Amino acid sequence: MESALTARDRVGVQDFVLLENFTSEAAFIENLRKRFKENLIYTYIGSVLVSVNPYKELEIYTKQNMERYRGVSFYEVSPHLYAIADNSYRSLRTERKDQCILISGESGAGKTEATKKILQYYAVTCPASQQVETVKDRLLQSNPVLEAFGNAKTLRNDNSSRFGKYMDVQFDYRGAPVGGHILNYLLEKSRVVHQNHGERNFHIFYQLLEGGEEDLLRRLGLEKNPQQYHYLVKGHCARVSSINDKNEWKIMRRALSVISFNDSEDLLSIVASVLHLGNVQFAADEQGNAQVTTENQIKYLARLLAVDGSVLRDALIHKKIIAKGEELVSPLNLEQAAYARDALAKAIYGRTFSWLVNKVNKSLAYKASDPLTTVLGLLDIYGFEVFQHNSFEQFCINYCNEKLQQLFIELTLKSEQEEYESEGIAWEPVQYFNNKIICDLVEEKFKGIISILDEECLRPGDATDMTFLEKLEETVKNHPHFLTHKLADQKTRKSLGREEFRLSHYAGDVTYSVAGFLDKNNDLLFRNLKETMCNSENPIINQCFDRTELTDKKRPETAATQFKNSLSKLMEILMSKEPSYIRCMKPNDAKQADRFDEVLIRHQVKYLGLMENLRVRRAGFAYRRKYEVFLQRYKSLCPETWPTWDGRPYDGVAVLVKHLGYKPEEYKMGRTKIFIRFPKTLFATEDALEVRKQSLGEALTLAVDFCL
Ligand code: AD9
Ligand code: MG
Repeated sequence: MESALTARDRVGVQDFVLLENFTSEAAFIENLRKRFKENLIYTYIGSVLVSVNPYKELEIYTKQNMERYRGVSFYEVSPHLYAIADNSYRSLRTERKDQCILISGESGAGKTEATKKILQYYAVTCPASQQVETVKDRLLQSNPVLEAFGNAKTLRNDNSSRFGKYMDVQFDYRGAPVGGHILNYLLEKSRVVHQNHGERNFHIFYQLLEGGEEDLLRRLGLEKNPQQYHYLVKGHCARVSSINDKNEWKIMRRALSVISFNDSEDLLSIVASVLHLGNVQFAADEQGNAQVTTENQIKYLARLLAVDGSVLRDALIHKKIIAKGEELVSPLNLEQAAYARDALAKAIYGRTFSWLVNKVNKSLAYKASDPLTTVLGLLDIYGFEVFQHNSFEQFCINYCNEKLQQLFIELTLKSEQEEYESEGIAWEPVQYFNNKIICDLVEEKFKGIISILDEECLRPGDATDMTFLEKLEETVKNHPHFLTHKLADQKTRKSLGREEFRLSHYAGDVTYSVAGFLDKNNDLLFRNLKETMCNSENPIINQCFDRTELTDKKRPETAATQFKNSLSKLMEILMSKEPSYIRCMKPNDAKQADRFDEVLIRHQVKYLGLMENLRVRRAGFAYRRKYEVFLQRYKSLCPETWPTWDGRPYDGVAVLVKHLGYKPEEYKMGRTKIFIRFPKTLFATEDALEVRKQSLGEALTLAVDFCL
């Protein structure tokens, strides 16, 4: 069996804490590169797993391999997602403490794949029964459904998550999964009506057109060719070589049936209605007022959304306001009508997505306050992303990544510090970049970017995206992580447009265009369109649009504030659990196998703070183990501890290391663990063990390798 230590020569070290030169970034990257070349994509920093996307199928996710990790201690087997999964699961069972696994990394780094693989691991290795099988199936099958509706091809990732997902898996006292619950975060709705060049709309549209049976498409009034639909042609890339829409359609349909879906026709009617909405066109009459010119689309829409066609037509070209209890209806011009149409498409799709998550949740039978159960949470959010053009969506996504990074910093540092304190060993502070300053810049009350944006959104009168930018400039002009054209020096100014602001995120600079910020944050749907939807007889639409919205006097929270609040709740949830971390990295921007772009990797190592993480983890000590474990592994090296040591493990280890000639500066004895300062001390001990094993034979080798 390959252990964490013995494999060090062939393919670098399996745990960065064992790097001799642990402060050298070059040595760190070289270790990653060497292992990546050998398809060893996983490496530890202590208990944090670093993963590099291989962009090819590796034979390491077999059932057989899952069994190898089951119930086996962290360091007995080579680094793997399964080791993290199994470790969390065991803590959950033995300590009965809720767990969470936080998976982070930029877009395309492998977070979603990792989440799915962990879920599969639990499905295979956890105890089963008839009822549990159903839950396992539904947990697994929720993925193809939510990915079809919530993922899309972007320039960064062909299967990019366009929503954040936090999934709780609930286990009973026997450790069997008995339920689950999903929280979803801010779906990138704008994609429904617009895609940048080289990107697609959500997968479901292409799946339906490509895979939908002729009969179904006829009922939905759809043609197979995506080029027919305005909402599908903006990115000029309906087909993607890595995606088989037809196949995915079949998988998605099967998954829907597992989640006991009997209203799929209603759901698909909504998907189709979005495409029809996109094809609704307007022309101006003599007064410049918009008129619908595509009657055929209205006919289909009326049927699919189960609404009155003429009411819908009217609602698309008029605006209704209630002022002092009176209804005022005014016609829309061409631009306003197109805006109303797109707002309706986004609202329908976004709300249906939330409805879908709800539906999945209902099928997962979560028992909210059952004291006999424990919970393991998996967080898979959209990764940090930078495009040529970045807007409100990137702002929210990157803010979310800042929050997660902040949590990582706080929790890893805190837990290290606590370990040192509880072991009675002096803590040596480590310098690191704390991104709290950027989180504050975005979310602080009154003077944070979201507050200022909300203020502009609520201000009646002449507020525009540009007045928002001006306010920002006034309020946060001196912030070291904020820059605009006006505030920049002459040299940098050229790289900033007049409509842009730049944030220096922990992961790098991103320039955001303010165009659309106010609209997207307001996320308004005209009242008459809302009313029309409330009267829909499509049962899903009917549940998505609640009448109380029409009478509610309170202004709904803005999109950014809702997001901020939901993130803050998420952080509370995560803080209340015992965390494990997976840090995903992307080896190249071309989505290719066997390409290790050192510049790109170095950048990620930097911003993920991996060197700091390593320094904190070492904080003077490369290696630490419980006395029992250490003694069991090395006891054969000392006549007094071999074959058995009858006293306290602490004393046994003291005798053992004295015999091995450890110098006082090389190690420290904590309350429950030995801390070893330099890898070379440990390696020398390992080498001695190798020699000893050879002289003692095979039996000892096996016994020893299980005790690392
Ligand atoms: V985003 O923030 O949602 O845009 P993710 O989720 O980090 O991003 P994802 O898991 O979707 O990235 O991975 C991107 C692609 O990399 C996948 O579609 C796979 O083709 C590929 N990938 C990722 N991880 C693995 C792996 N462990 N083995 C093989 C992988 N391929
Ligand atoms: Mg993803």
